[in-house]
Amino acid sequence: MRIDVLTIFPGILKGPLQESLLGRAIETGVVDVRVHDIREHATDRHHQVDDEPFGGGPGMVMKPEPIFRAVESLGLGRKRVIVLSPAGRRLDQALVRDLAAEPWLVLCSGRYEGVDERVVEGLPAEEVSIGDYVLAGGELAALVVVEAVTRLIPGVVGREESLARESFEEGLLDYPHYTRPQEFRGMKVPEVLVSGDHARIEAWRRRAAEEKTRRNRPDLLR
Ligand code: JEB
Repeated sequence: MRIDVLTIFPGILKGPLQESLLGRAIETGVVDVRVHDIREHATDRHHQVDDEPFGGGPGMVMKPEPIFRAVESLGLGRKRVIVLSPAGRRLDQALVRDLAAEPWLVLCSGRYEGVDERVVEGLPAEEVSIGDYVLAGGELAALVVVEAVTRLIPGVVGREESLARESFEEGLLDYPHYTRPQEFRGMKVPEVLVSGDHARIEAWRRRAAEEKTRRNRPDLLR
């Protein structure tokens, strides 16, 4: 799978992309993630990437031309282009799975008040939001998409079994996890988890997952 990220701040992405399992997967060629500086595709003397909004109002808007040129520089082939935006379709695990099945994603990260609407209309591109809060730009959102999508690609996450039963796959949050020591500062690991009785353990985890979901995310149960 190939993912191209367009940004005027490539440095925000470079570090995180080199770390952990994802960094290893990129190194070994399991996934191909490339970061591009939109400014390098501006053609005017000052490499201007933003301008004032038509109609007035505060802030600046990302100009369409450098973004179109950046996408066109990637070469031919069917690309699914995504613009990160607080006004986009909210990302969930179903959309993540859908994106993970694509051979080629292009993630466009804006700054300022966002990108000129003709990027969405003309490329064309889909707008995606990673959640209902406001970031200062799309770079961290693009990283979230890259990480959520790439961990579903075979060979990125070490133990594939750990992908199967996890939060959201059954519409429930994950059950609570414990490791050694069996008692930590007076807090004991639930006895059932050290009983060796796998039927009881499974039943306990199910109940605990439902309890956690009711407490933290009652909206998932409705
Ligand atoms: C993504 C972005 C900005 C209004 C106010 C501030 C480009 N879930 C999310 N929250 N915020 C963003 C996002 C996603 N995905 C996001 C791209 C840009 C915020 N801003 C700042 C834009 N409009 C600029």
